Amino acid sequence: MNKVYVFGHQKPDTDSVTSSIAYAYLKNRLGVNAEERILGDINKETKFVLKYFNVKKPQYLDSVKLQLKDINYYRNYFINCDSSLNDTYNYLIDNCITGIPVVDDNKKLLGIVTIKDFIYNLKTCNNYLNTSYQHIIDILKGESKNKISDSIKGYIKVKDESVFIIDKEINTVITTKYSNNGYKLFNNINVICTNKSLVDVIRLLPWSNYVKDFISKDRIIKFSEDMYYDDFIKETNHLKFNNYPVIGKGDKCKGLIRITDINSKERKKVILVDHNELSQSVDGLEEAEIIEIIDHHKIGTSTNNPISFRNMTVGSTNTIIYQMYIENNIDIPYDIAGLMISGILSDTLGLTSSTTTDIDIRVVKDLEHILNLDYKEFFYKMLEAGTSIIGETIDDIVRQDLKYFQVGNIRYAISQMITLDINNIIKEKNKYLEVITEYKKNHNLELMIFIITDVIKKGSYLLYTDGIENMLKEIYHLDDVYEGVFIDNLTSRKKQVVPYVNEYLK
Ligand SMILES: [Mn+2]
Repeated sequence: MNKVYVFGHQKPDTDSVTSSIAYAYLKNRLGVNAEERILGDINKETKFVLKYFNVKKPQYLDSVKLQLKDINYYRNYFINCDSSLNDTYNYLIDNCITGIPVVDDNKKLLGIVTIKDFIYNLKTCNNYLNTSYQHIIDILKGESKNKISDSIKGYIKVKDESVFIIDKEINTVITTKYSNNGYKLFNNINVICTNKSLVDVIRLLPWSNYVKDFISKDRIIKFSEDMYYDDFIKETNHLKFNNYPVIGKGDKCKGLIRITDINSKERKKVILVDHNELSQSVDGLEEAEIIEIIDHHKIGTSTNNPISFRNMTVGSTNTIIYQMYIENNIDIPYDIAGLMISGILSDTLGLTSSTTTDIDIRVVKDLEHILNLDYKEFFYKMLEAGTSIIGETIDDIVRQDLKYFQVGNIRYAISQMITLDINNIIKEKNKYLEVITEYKKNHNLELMIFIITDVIKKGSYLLYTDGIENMLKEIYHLDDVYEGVFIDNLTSRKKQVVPYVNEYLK
Protein backbone atom coordinates (compact mmCIF):
# COMPACT_ATOMS: atom_id res chain seq x y z
CA MET A 1 0.00 0.00 0.00
CA ASN A 2 1.24 3.47 -0.84
CA LYS A 3 2.04 5.93 1.90
CA VAL A 4 -0.94 7.44 3.69
CA TYR A 5 -0.60 11.07 4.73
CA VAL A 6 -2.05 12.09 8.09
CA PHE A 7 -2.50 15.80 8.72
CA GLY A 8 -4.51 18.41 10.56
CA HIS A 9 -5.92 21.70 9.33
CA GLN A 10 -4.18 24.69 7.77
CA LYS A 11 -2.60 27.07 10.28
CA PRO A 12 -1.86 24.09 12.49
CA ASP A 13 -2.38 24.29 16.23
CA THR A 14 -0.96 21.97 18.87
CA ASP A 15 -3.91 19.56 18.77
CA SER A 16 -3.78 19.16 15.00
CA VAL A 17 -0.01 18.61 14.86
CA THR A 18 0.20 16.25 17.83
CA SER A 19 -2.85 14.25 16.79
CA SER A 20 -1.32 13.73 13.31
CA ILE A 21 1.85 12.36 14.86
CA ALA A 22 0.02 10.24 17.43
CA TYR A 23 -2.35 8.80 14.85
CA ALA A 24 0.34 8.10 12.25
CA TYR A 25 2.23 6.21 14.95
CA LEU A 26 -0.85 4.16 15.82
CA LYS A 27 -1.51 3.40 12.15
CA ASN A 28 2.06 2.17 11.70
CA ARG A 29 1.70 -0.08 14.72
CA LEU A 30 -1.40 -1.47 13.01
CA GLY A 31 0.56 -2.16 9.82
CA VAL A 32 -0.37 0.88 7.73
CA ASN A 33 2.42 2.89 6.11
CA ALA A 34 1.27 6.27 7.44
CA GLU A 35 3.23 9.47 7.82
CA GLU A 36 2.35 12.72 9.59
CA ARG A 37 2.46 16.03 7.76
CA ILE A 38 1.75 19.70 8.49
CA LEU A 39 0.07 22.20 6.17
CA GLY A 40 1.83 25.28 7.48
CA ASP A 41 4.16 26.73 10.08
CA ILE A 42 3.73 25.52 13.62
CA ASN A 43 3.13 27.98 16.44
CA LYS A 44 5.31 28.73 19.45
CA GLU A 45 3.38 26.45 21.74
CA THR A 46 3.67 23.49 19.36
CA LYS A 47 7.39 24.15 18.92
CA PHE A 48 7.81 24.04 22.67
CA VAL A 49 5.87 20.78 22.96
CA LEU A 50 7.83 19.02 20.19
CA LYS A 51 11.08 20.11 21.74
CA TYR A 52 9.98 19.14 25.24
CA PHE A 53 9.20 15.58 24.16
CA ASN A 54 12.05 15.46 21.68
CA VAL A 55 9.90 14.80 18.61
CA LYS A 56 10.82 15.95 15.12
CA LYS A 57 8.64 18.54 13.40
CA PRO A 58 6.60 16.85 10.63
CA GLN A 59 7.37 17.67 7.03
CA TYR A 60 5.25 20.11 5.07
CA LEU A 61 2.64 18.94 2.61
CA ASP A 62 1.90 21.45 -0.16
CA SER A 63 -0.64 19.55 -2.12
CA VAL A 64 -2.12 16.12 -2.67
CA LYS A 65 -2.85 16.73 -6.33
CA LEU A 66 -2.07 13.84 -8.62
CA GLN A 67 1.53 13.79 -9.78
CA LEU A 68 3.33 11.66 -12.32
CA LYS A 69 4.60 9.52 -9.46
CA ASP A 70 1.00 8.54 -8.74
CA ILE A 71 0.62 7.11 -12.23
CA ASN A 72 1.45 3.45 -12.73
CA TYR A 73 4.12 4.26 -15.25
CA TYR A 74 6.89 1.90 -16.36
CA ARG A 75 9.17 2.29 -13.37
CA ASN A 76 12.83 1.42 -13.96
CA TYR A 77 12.30 0.94 -17.66
CA PHE A 78 15.38 2.34 -19.37
CA ILE A 79 18.45 1.01 -21.09
CA ASN A 80 22.14 1.78 -20.76
CA CYS A 81 23.62 3.79 -23.62
CA ASP A 82 26.30 1.15 -24.25
CA SER A 83 23.71 -1.52 -25.02
CA SER A 84 23.54 -2.69 -28.59
CA LEU A 85 20.71 -1.90 -30.95
CA ASN A 86 19.85 -5.56 -30.88
CA ASP A 87 19.52 -5.63 -27.06
CA THR A 88 17.44 -2.48 -27.21
CA TYR A 89 15.17 -3.89 -29.89
CA ASN A 90 14.65 -7.09 -27.89
CA TYR A 91 13.88 -5.02 -24.79
CA LEU A 92 11.16 -3.15 -26.68
CA ILE A 93 9.65 -6.31 -28.14
CA ASP A 94 9.81 -8.31 -24.90
CA ASN A 95 8.05 -5.52 -22.99
CA CYS A 96 5.59 -4.58 -25.73
CA ILE A 97 6.65 -0.95 -25.72
CA THR A 98 7.54 1.34 -28.62
CA GLY A 99 10.20 3.53 -27.02
CA ILE A 100 12.74 3.42 -24.22
CA PRO A 101 14.76 6.06 -22.35
CA VAL A 102 18.53 5.73 -22.72
CA VAL A 103 20.76 6.45 -19.71
CA ASP A 104 24.45 6.65 -18.86
CA ASP A 105 26.17 4.64 -16.13
CA ASN A 106 24.84 7.04 -13.49
CA LYS A 107 21.29 6.56 -14.80
CA LYS A 108 21.31 10.13 -16.08
CA LEU A 109 18.91 10.49 -18.96
CA LEU A 110 20.49 10.95 -22.40
CA GLY A 111 17.36 10.70 -24.52
CA ILE A 112 14.87 8.25 -25.88
CA VAL A 113 14.93 5.67 -28.69
CA THR A 114 11.73 4.60 -30.38
CA ILE A 115 10.78 1.99 -32.94
CA LYS A 116 10.47 4.87 -35.42
CA ASP A 117 14.10 5.78 -34.81
CA PHE A 118 15.10 2.20 -35.52
CA ILE A 119 13.37 2.17 -38.87
CA TYR A 120 14.73 5.54 -39.86
CA ASN A 121 18.28 4.89 -38.76
CA LEU A 122 18.61 1.38 -40.09
CA LYS A 123 17.27 2.53 -43.42
CA THR A 124 19.73 5.39 -43.66
CA CYS A 125 22.50 3.58 -41.87
CA ASN A 126 25.86 3.96 -43.54
CA ASN A 127 28.35 1.19 -43.14
CA TYR A 128 30.04 2.75 -40.14
CA LEU A 129 30.20 0.73 -36.94
CA ASN A 130 30.59 1.97 -33.34
CA THR A 131 30.31 -0.97 -30.98
CA SER A 132 32.12 -3.33 -28.63
CA TYR A 133 33.98 -6.55 -29.20
CA GLN A 134 31.39 -8.39 -27.11
CA HIS A 135 28.40 -6.96 -29.01
CA ILE A 136 29.85 -8.35 -32.26
CA ILE A 137 30.41 -11.75 -30.68
CA ASP A 138 26.81 -11.70 -29.40
CA ILE A 139 25.11 -10.69 -32.62
CA LEU A 140 27.13 -13.09 -34.81
CA LYS A 141 27.20 -15.88 -32.22
CA GLY A 142 30.90 -15.66 -32.93
CA GLU A 143 33.97 -17.07 -31.34
CA SER A 144 36.69 -14.86 -29.95
CA LYS A 145 40.02 -15.69 -31.52
CA ASN A 146 42.09 -12.64 -30.72
CA LYS A 147 40.88 -9.72 -28.60
CA ILE A 148 42.88 -6.49 -28.74
CA SER A 149 40.33 -3.87 -27.70
CA ASP A 150 36.93 -3.60 -25.99
CA SER A 151 35.66 -0.94 -28.30
CA ILE A 152 35.53 -1.27 -32.05
CA LYS A 153 34.78 1.45 -34.55
CA GLY A 154 35.31 1.92 -38.25
CA TYR A 155 33.92 1.28 -41.73
CA ILE A 156 32.79 -2.16 -42.75
CA LYS A 157 34.70 -3.54 -45.76
CA VAL A 158 34.40 -6.94 -47.38
CA LYS A 159 37.18 -8.96 -48.94
CA ASP A 160 37.26 -12.65 -49.89
CA GLU A 161 34.28 -13.74 -47.76
CA SER A 162 35.72 -11.92 -44.69
CA VAL A 163 34.68 -8.64 -43.12
CA PHE A 164 37.17 -5.99 -42.08
CA ILE A 165 36.56 -3.03 -39.86
CA ILE A 166 38.78 -0.15 -40.80
CA ASP A 167 39.33 3.08 -38.94
CA LYS A 168 42.37 4.47 -40.73
CA GLU A 169 43.82 1.01 -40.35
CA ILE A 170 42.25 -2.41 -40.09
CA ASN A 171 41.40 -3.07 -36.45
CA THR A 172 39.14 -6.09 -36.74
CA VAL A 173 38.62 -9.04 -39.01
CA ILE A 174 35.56 -11.27 -38.95
CA THR A 175 35.84 -14.57 -40.73
CA THR A 176 32.63 -16.13 -42.03
CA LYS A 177 31.49 -19.61 -42.96
CA TYR A 178 33.39 -19.64 -46.25
CA SER A 179 36.45 -17.58 -45.29
CA ASN A 180 39.74 -19.37 -45.69
CA ASN A 181 40.53 -19.03 -42.01
CA GLY A 182 43.58 -16.87 -42.49
CA TYR A 183 42.98 -15.06 -39.23
CA LYS A 184 46.07 -16.65 -37.72
CA LEU A 185 48.11 -14.24 -39.78
CA PHE A 186 46.86 -11.32 -37.67
CA ASN A 187 48.05 -11.00 -34.11
CA ASN A 188 47.74 -7.25 -33.50
CA ILE A 189 44.08 -6.89 -34.49
CA ASN A 190 40.78 -8.29 -33.23
CA VAL A 191 39.80 -11.58 -34.77
CA ILE A 192 36.30 -12.99 -34.49
CA CYS A 193 35.19 -16.09 -36.23
CA THR A 194 31.58 -16.98 -37.04
CA ASN A 195 29.75 -19.75 -38.79
CA LYS A 196 27.31 -17.34 -40.40
CA SER A 197 27.43 -16.55 -44.08
CA LEU A 198 28.84 -13.28 -45.35
CA VAL A 199 25.34 -12.05 -46.24
CA ASP A 200 24.11 -12.66 -42.69
CA VAL A 201 27.15 -11.00 -41.17
CA ILE A 202 26.62 -7.85 -43.27
CA ARG A 203 22.92 -7.82 -42.38
CA LEU A 204 23.50 -8.34 -38.64
CA LEU A 205 26.54 -6.17 -37.96
CA PRO A 206 24.66 -2.80 -37.81
CA TRP A 207 22.53 -4.26 -34.99
CA SER A 208 25.65 -4.45 -32.82
CA ASN A 209 25.97 -0.66 -32.82
CA TYR A 210 25.75 1.19 -29.51
CA VAL A 211 22.25 2.52 -29.00
CA LYS A 212 23.65 5.89 -27.85
CA ASP A 213 24.23 6.92 -31.46
CA PHE A 214 20.55 6.37 -32.27
CA ILE A 215 18.97 8.66 -29.69
CA SER A 216 16.52 11.17 -31.18
CA LYS A 217 18.67 14.26 -30.92
CA ASP A 218 15.88 16.65 -31.73
CA ARG A 219 13.72 15.86 -28.76
CA ILE A 220 15.15 15.35 -25.32
CA ILE A 221 11.81 15.85 -23.63
CA LYS A 222 11.50 14.70 -20.05
CA PHE A 223 9.11 15.17 -17.16
CA SER A 224 9.80 15.24 -13.45
CA GLU A 225 7.90 12.66 -11.43
CA ASP A 226 6.82 15.52 -9.16
CA MET A 227 5.01 17.22 -12.03
CA TYR A 228 1.27 17.58 -11.61
CA TYR A 229 -0.77 15.24 -13.74
CA ASP A 230 -2.90 18.13 -15.03
CA ASP A 231 0.14 20.00 -16.31
CA PHE A 232 1.53 16.88 -17.91
CA ILE A 233 -1.68 16.33 -19.87
CA LYS A 234 -1.68 19.95 -21.03
CA GLU A 235 1.91 19.82 -22.24
CA THR A 236 1.74 16.44 -23.92
CA ASN A 237 -1.41 17.43 -25.79
CA HIS A 238 0.82 19.73 -27.83
CA LEU A 239 3.68 17.28 -28.19
CA LYS A 240 1.69 14.30 -29.41
CA PHE A 241 4.32 11.66 -28.76
CA ASN A 242 3.47 8.41 -27.08
CA ASN A 243 6.54 7.80 -24.90
CA TYR A 244 8.16 10.16 -22.41
CA PRO A 245 11.03 9.64 -19.97
CA VAL A 246 10.28 10.37 -16.32
CA ILE A 247 13.07 11.77 -14.19
CA GLY A 248 13.63 12.20 -10.48
CA LYS A 249 16.17 14.04 -8.37
CA GLY A 250 19.44 14.95 -10.08
CA ASP A 251 18.04 14.24 -13.54
CA LYS A 252 18.13 10.50 -12.83
CA CYS A 253 15.84 8.51 -15.03
CA LYS A 254 12.95 6.84 -13.19
CA GLY A 255 11.31 5.15 -16.14
CA LEU A 256 8.97 5.54 -19.04
CA ILE A 257 5.48 6.98 -19.16
CA ARG A 258 3.21 6.10 -22.06
CA ILE A 259 0.28 8.27 -22.98
CA THR A 260 -1.78 5.13 -23.32
CA ASP A 261 -1.22 4.27 -19.65
CA ILE A 262 -2.05 7.52 -17.94
CA ASN A 263 -5.44 6.36 -16.77
CA SER A 264 -3.86 3.83 -14.51
CA LYS A 265 -3.18 5.94 -11.45
CA GLU A 266 -3.39 5.77 -7.73
CA ARG A 267 -4.77 8.74 -5.90
CA LYS A 268 -2.90 9.85 -2.81
CA LYS A 269 -4.41 8.45 0.33
CA VAL A 270 -5.06 10.80 3.20
CA ILE A 271 -6.38 10.77 6.74
CA LEU A 272 -7.73 14.07 8.02
CA VAL A 273 -7.42 14.68 11.73
CA ASP A 274 -8.77 17.63 13.70
CA HIS A 275 -10.68 18.97 10.70
CA ASN A 276 -13.21 17.76 8.19
CA GLU A 277 -13.91 20.78 6.02
CA LEU A 278 -12.29 20.86 2.60
CA SER A 279 -11.73 24.62 2.87
CA GLN A 280 -9.47 24.08 5.88
CA SER A 281 -7.55 21.30 4.26
CA VAL A 282 -4.74 20.72 1.83
CA ASP A 283 -4.59 21.91 -1.76
CA GLY A 284 -5.76 19.31 -4.27
CA LEU A 285 -7.79 17.29 -1.76
CA GLU A 286 -10.42 16.65 -4.45
CA GLU A 287 -7.81 14.59 -6.34
CA ALA A 288 -6.93 12.51 -3.28
CA GLU A 289 -8.69 9.66 -1.57
CA ILE A 290 -9.81 10.41 1.97
CA ILE A 291 -9.73 7.11 3.79
CA GLU A 292 -10.46 8.32 7.29
CA ILE A 293 -11.47 11.38 9.28
CA ILE A 294 -11.03 11.85 13.03
CA ASP A 295 -12.38 15.07 14.41
CA HIS A 296 -14.22 16.90 17.14
CA HIS A 297 -15.59 19.84 15.14
CA LYS A 298 -18.95 20.27 13.52
CA ILE A 299 -19.42 18.18 10.42
CA GLY A 300 -18.91 20.17 7.28
CA THR A 301 -18.11 17.60 4.67
CA SER A 302 -19.47 14.84 2.53
CA THR A 303 -17.57 12.19 0.61
CA ASN A 304 -18.30 10.12 -2.47
CA ASN A 305 -17.25 6.85 -0.91
CA PRO A 306 -17.98 5.37 2.45
CA ILE A 307 -15.12 6.19 4.76
CA SER A 308 -14.25 5.63 8.36
CA PHE A 309 -15.44 8.82 10.04
CA ARG A 310 -15.04 9.27 13.75
CA ASN A 311 -16.39 12.44 15.25
CA MET A 312 -16.98 12.94 18.94
CA THR A 313 -17.98 15.94 21.01
CA VAL A 314 -14.87 15.95 23.14
CA GLY A 315 -12.36 18.68 23.81
CA SER A 316 -9.61 17.49 21.52
CA THR A 317 -8.81 15.12 18.68
CA ASN A 318 -6.15 13.54 20.87
CA THR A 319 -8.85 12.42 23.29
CA ILE A 320 -10.40 10.34 20.49
CA ILE A 321 -7.03 8.99 19.39
CA TYR A 322 -6.20 7.99 22.97
CA GLN A 323 -9.35 5.86 22.98
CA MET A 324 -8.30 4.25 19.71
CA TYR A 325 -4.97 3.22 21.27
CA ILE A 326 -6.92 1.57 24.08
CA GLU A 327 -9.36 -0.13 21.68
CA ASN A 328 -6.48 -1.54 19.65
CA ASN A 329 -4.53 -2.52 22.75
CA ILE A 330 -1.43 -0.58 21.70
CA ASP A 331 0.94 0.76 24.36
CA ILE A 332 1.45 4.50 24.29
CA PRO A 333 5.15 5.41 24.34
CA TYR A 334 6.33 8.28 26.53
CA ASP A 335 6.79 10.86 23.76
CA ILE A 336 3.45 10.07 22.12
CA ALA A 337 1.72 10.34 25.51
CA GLY A 338 3.42 13.71 25.93
CA LEU A 339 2.16 14.93 22.57
CA MET A 340 -1.36 13.71 23.33
CA ILE A 341 -1.62 15.43 26.70
CA SER A 342 -0.28 18.62 25.09
CA GLY A 343 -2.95 18.51 22.38
CA ILE A 344 -5.74 18.02 24.89
CA LEU A 345 -4.46 20.72 27.26
CA SER A 346 -4.01 23.12 24.37
CA ASP A 347 -7.50 22.69 22.96
CA THR A 348 -9.22 22.71 26.36
CA LEU A 349 -7.10 25.45 27.89
CA GLY A 350 -5.86 23.10 30.53
CA LEU A 351 -9.25 21.41 30.94
CA THR A 352 -10.99 24.73 31.69
CA SER A 353 -12.73 25.53 28.41
CA SER A 354 -16.45 24.96 28.01
CA THR A 355 -15.63 22.28 25.42
CA THR A 356 -13.97 20.10 28.07
CA THR A 357 -15.75 16.83 28.76
CA ASP A 358 -15.40 14.17 31.45
CA ILE A 359 -13.69 11.99 28.89
CA ASP A 360 -10.97 14.60 28.33
CA ILE A 361 -10.42 14.84 32.07
CA ARG A 362 -10.16 11.07 32.40
CA VAL A 363 -7.72 10.78 29.50
CA VAL A 364 -5.49 13.52 30.92
CA LYS A 365 -5.43 11.64 34.25
CA ASP A 366 -4.31 8.46 32.45
CA LEU A 367 -1.65 10.31 30.48
CA GLU A 368 -0.37 12.06 33.61
CA HIS A 369 0.21 8.59 34.99
CA ILE A 370 2.23 7.43 31.93
CA LEU A 371 4.22 10.66 31.91
CA ASN A 372 4.63 11.08 35.63
CA LEU A 373 3.93 14.81 35.46
CA ASP A 374 1.44 17.29 36.82
CA TYR A 375 -0.78 18.54 34.03
CA LYS A 376 -1.35 21.97 35.57
CA GLU A 377 2.35 22.64 35.92
CA PHE A 378 3.02 21.41 32.44
CA PHE A 379 0.16 23.41 30.96
CA TYR A 380 1.56 26.55 32.54
CA LYS A 381 4.89 25.89 30.81
CA MET A 382 3.07 25.44 27.51
CA LEU A 383 1.21 28.70 28.05
CA GLU A 384 4.36 30.58 28.88
CA ALA A 385 6.00 29.35 25.69
CA GLY A 386 2.88 29.82 23.59
CA THR A 387 1.86 33.26 24.78
CA SER A 388 5.26 34.87 24.72
CA ILE A 389 5.04 37.91 22.48
CA ILE A 390 8.65 38.89 22.72
CA GLY A 391 9.83 40.26 19.40
CA GLU A 392 6.40 40.32 17.78
CA THR A 393 4.43 43.20 16.31
CA ILE A 394 0.75 43.76 17.03
CA ASP A 395 0.11 42.93 13.40
CA ASP A 396 1.77 39.52 13.85
CA ILE A 397 -0.22 38.85 16.99
CA VAL A 398 -3.55 39.66 15.37
CA ARG A 399 -2.83 37.42 12.36
CA GLN A 400 -1.54 34.48 14.39
CA ASP A 401 -4.83 32.73 15.10
CA LEU A 402 -7.24 34.41 12.76
CA LYS A 403 -10.18 32.60 11.23
CA TYR A 404 -12.66 33.63 8.58
CA PHE A 405 -16.35 32.85 8.71
CA GLN A 406 -19.20 33.37 6.32
CA VAL A 407 -22.95 33.75 6.72
CA GLY A 408 -24.68 34.15 3.38
CA ASN A 409 -22.74 36.93 1.71
CA ILE A 410 -21.34 38.28 4.92
CA ARG A 411 -17.72 37.50 5.58
CA TYR A 412 -16.15 38.22 8.90
CA ALA A 413 -13.08 37.34 10.93
CA ILE A 414 -12.38 36.45 14.51
CA SER A 415 -8.88 36.38 15.84
CA GLN A 416 -7.92 35.06 19.23
CA MET A 417 -4.91 35.31 21.45
CA ILE A 418 -4.20 33.72 24.74
CA THR A 419 -2.31 35.49 27.46
CA LEU A 420 -1.22 35.04 31.04
CA ASP A 421 -1.00 38.76 31.60
CA ILE A 422 -3.98 40.59 30.19
CA ASN A 423 -3.07 44.00 31.59
CA ASN A 424 0.05 44.03 29.56
CA ILE A 425 -2.04 43.68 26.38
CA ILE A 426 -4.92 45.93 27.35
CA LYS A 427 -2.69 48.90 27.92
CA GLU A 428 -2.01 48.86 24.16
CA LYS A 429 -5.71 48.48 23.36
CA ASN A 430 -5.82 51.41 20.94
CA LYS A 431 -3.04 50.02 18.82
CA TYR A 432 -4.88 46.70 18.56
CA LEU A 433 -8.07 48.53 17.57
CA GLU A 434 -6.22 50.34 14.83
CA VAL A 435 -4.81 47.09 13.48
CA ILE A 436 -8.15 45.24 13.37
CA THR A 437 -9.95 48.22 11.84
CA GLU A 438 -7.32 48.38 9.13
CA TYR A 439 -7.46 44.61 8.62
CA LYS A 440 -11.24 44.64 8.28
CA LYS A 441 -11.01 47.41 5.66
CA ASN A 442 -8.26 45.75 3.64
CA HIS A 443 -9.95 42.38 3.55
CA ASN A 444 -13.48 43.55 2.80
CA LEU A 445 -14.89 42.13 5.98
CA GLU A 446 -18.23 43.00 7.52
CA LEU A 447 -16.80 42.89 11.02
CA MET A 448 -13.86 41.71 13.00
CA ILE A 449 -13.47 40.66 16.60
CA PHE A 450 -10.26 40.16 18.50
CA ILE A 451 -10.59 37.90 21.52
CA ILE A 452 -7.94 38.21 24.21
CA THR A 453 -8.37 35.25 26.48
CA ASP A 454 -6.89 35.34 29.94
CA VAL A 455 -6.48 31.78 31.15
CA ILE A 456 -5.73 32.84 34.68
CA LYS A 457 -8.84 35.01 34.99
CA LYS A 458 -10.80 32.52 32.86
CA GLY A 459 -12.45 35.00 30.61
CA SER A 460 -11.88 37.13 27.57
CA TYR A 461 -11.69 40.71 26.54
CA LEU A 462 -13.34 41.48 23.24
CA LEU A 463 -12.03 44.15 20.94
CA TYR A 464 -14.12 44.77 17.85
CA THR A 465 -14.63 47.00 14.86
CA ASP A 466 -17.29 49.74 14.95
CA GLY A 467 -20.98 49.10 14.58
CA ILE A 468 -21.48 45.80 16.35
CA GLU A 469 -22.18 47.07 19.87
CA ASN A 470 -25.84 46.07 19.67
CA MET A 471 -24.98 42.62 18.47
CA LEU A 472 -22.63 42.03 21.39
CA LYS A 473 -25.13 43.48 23.87
CA GLU A 474 -27.72 41.05 22.68
CA ILE A 475 -25.48 38.00 22.48
CA TYR A 476 -23.88 38.42 25.89
CA HIS A 477 -26.81 40.13 27.64
CA LEU A 478 -24.83 43.21 28.47
CA ASP A 479 -26.30 46.55 29.50
CA ASP A 480 -23.49 48.43 27.99
CA VAL A 481 -20.53 47.48 25.84
CA TYR A 482 -17.30 49.32 25.56
CA GLU A 483 -14.10 48.47 23.80
CA GLY A 484 -12.31 45.89 25.79
CA VAL A 485 -15.39 44.45 27.42
CA PHE A 486 -14.48 41.54 29.66
CA ILE A 487 -16.73 38.52 29.52
CA ASP A 488 -16.42 36.02 32.30
CA ASN A 489 -15.96 32.37 31.37
CA LEU A 490 -15.72 33.12 27.67
CA THR A 491 -12.80 31.08 26.36
CA SER A 492 -13.98 29.30 23.22
CA ARG A 493 -14.31 31.11 19.92
CA LYS A 494 -15.79 27.99 18.37
CA LYS A 495 -18.52 27.45 20.98
CA GLN A 496 -19.10 30.77 22.64
CA VAL A 497 -18.69 33.29 19.85
CA VAL A 498 -19.04 31.94 16.33
CA PRO A 499 -22.48 30.23 16.65
CA TYR A 500 -24.04 33.36 18.20
CA VAL A 501 -22.56 35.73 15.67
CA ASN A 502 -23.73 33.45 12.86
CA GLU A 503 -27.21 33.31 14.33
CA TYR A 504 -27.34 37.09 14.72
CA LEU A 505 -26.17 37.75 11.17
CA LYS A 506 -28.64 35.36 9.55
MN1 LIG B 1 -8.62 20.26 17.94
